[in-house]
Amino acid sequence: MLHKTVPIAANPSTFTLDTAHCALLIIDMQRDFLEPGGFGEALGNDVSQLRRAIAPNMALLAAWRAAKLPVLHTREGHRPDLFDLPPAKHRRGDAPLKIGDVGPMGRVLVRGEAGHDIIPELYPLPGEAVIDKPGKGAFFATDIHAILQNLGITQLVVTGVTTEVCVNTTIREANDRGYECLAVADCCASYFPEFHETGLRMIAAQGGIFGWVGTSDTVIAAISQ
Ligand code: C5J
Repeated sequence: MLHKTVPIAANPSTFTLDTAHCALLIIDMQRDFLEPGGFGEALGNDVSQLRRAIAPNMALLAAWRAAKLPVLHTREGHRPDLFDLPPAKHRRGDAPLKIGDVGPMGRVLVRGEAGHDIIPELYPLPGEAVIDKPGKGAFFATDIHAILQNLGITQLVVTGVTTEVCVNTTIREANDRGYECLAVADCCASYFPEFHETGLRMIAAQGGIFGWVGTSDTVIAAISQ
């Protein structure tokens, strides 16, 4: 596409998308979080709460790809030897399946296992960066900052799961590193609807303390012009 700046209606104010310097960042749309039998369900969660974000993400991703703008995907997970798994993270929670245990989709949240991979509906294409992250934020112990700097990216349009955990943490980390972040509300989801709403409100509060919040229809319209 021809590079341009496009105003997008957002909270708390218009987000001016600069198509020469923006990327779509899709957080942790992994089978372990979104599919029955995965880690999310083992923790007692209703995965249908997350699955509502799949169709909006598919539409946004298709428009983003058609506009030939950069896409990055993240996956939360650990080395097969679990050397990058903090014992405190391993102990956390009361799940019948813990990180590294064998579940219906292989070892839970372990790289290379079926459950760790991205859902088929949003599967990365060649040329789209996949960032494997051991933590909640995409900037901790990964090369994403270097990749974004090398691509000249200063703005992130952020989607994925869960709104209040990995999406929120990543937006905070990105904001501290100088990126302008637009969270796409209907493309994010939480197992807890109230945390989804509050997670989005936290981003846009106080004049946009961490970023902006918009919706997929306005982003799609902006990049499809
Ligand atoms: C969680 C995530 N909730 N992707 N991970 O453990 O938000």
